[in-house]
Amino acid sequence: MTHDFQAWLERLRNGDARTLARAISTVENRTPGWADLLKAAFPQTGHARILGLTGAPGAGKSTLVDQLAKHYRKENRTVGIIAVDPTSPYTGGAILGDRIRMQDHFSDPGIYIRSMATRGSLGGLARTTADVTTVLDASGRDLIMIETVGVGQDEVDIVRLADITVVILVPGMGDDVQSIKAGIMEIADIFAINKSDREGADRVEREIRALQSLAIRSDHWTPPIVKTIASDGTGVADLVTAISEYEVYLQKENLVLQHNIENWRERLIEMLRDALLDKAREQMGDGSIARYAAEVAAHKRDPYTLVEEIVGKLGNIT
Ligand SMILES: Nc1nc2c(ncn2[C@@H]2O[C@H](COP(=O)(O)OP(=O)(O)OP(=O)(O)O)[C@@H](O)[C@H]2O)c(=O)[nH]1
Ligand SMILES: [Mg+2]
Repeated sequence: MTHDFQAWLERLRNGDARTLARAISTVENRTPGWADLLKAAFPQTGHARILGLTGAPGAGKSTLVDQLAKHYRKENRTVGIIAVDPTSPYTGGAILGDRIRMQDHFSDPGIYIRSMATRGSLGGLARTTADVTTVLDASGRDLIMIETVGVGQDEVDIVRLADITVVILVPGMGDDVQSIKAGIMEIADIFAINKSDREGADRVEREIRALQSLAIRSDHWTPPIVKTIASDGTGVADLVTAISEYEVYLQKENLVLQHNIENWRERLIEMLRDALLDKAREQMGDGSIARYAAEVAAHKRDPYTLVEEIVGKLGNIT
């Protein structure tokens, strides 16, 4: 299958939603030609601001993303939303929920929502999300919001993509702040305490402040804490303000480029690892790994020499 990628990109740039959907599917499913599409798309990326929103299941991420999207649409900024749902890929309510949300915005081509229910996704969840972000960026979206459940390494990797990360907490989750502090505290540029209509929002705020006092960020930014009630829109304007203040800070301190360099460092290593592994597999042929494994297990071969040999041959087969 071949595509005229330049024609695709032209249509993408013009905001054609069907082309966007097809391009994203191509990348997500690793349909032949996906890499060429990304190569062609890359030069026209770098425009979008990427906002990551992460928090426990049911924290109100989607509701908050919706509110933010509405706000930014009023400012005439185009929005792309990626809802990453690694936990419930086949039957999860989130997918259905996002379909319903999609209908909400159906009449507005300025909002594009995509669910990525991709456990076991072909290119790895974080990488696929990054590639889908690239396509959305190339389509000229001003703002891309990535919604992800804040749990594992995958999510941290996904969040690293974002220029700005909002961590969403909710009252009444007991030791939640404590339990998530390790990974998530470090990545938060802004905290939103959603469901502030519930009891305990002040306590969550105090807990965050206490944790913040223990660790100063290397960029000296102190993440602001914003209370929101996403379901009725309370505090959304404050969140928007906090986001744009951090944006100003990023620009003033010239941190966007630095952040991008760090992100690409990780991504390039990952891409190289994947590509080299593919090449090694290609060179060894089907079933070789199993055969080698059997030989090593039976002590007929030592694995160290074996790997050296395989890697040594890679240079000869460009
Ligand atoms: N009381 C209250 N309910 C809220 C608030 N924000 C969201 N909700 C409700 O909480 C439920 C979950 O909201 P979602 O936006 O789907 O949460 P989510 O974090 O996207 O959930 P997952 O994607 O499944 O992890 C919905 O029933 C919302 O209406 C809030 O501020 N206060
Ligand atoms: Mg959601």
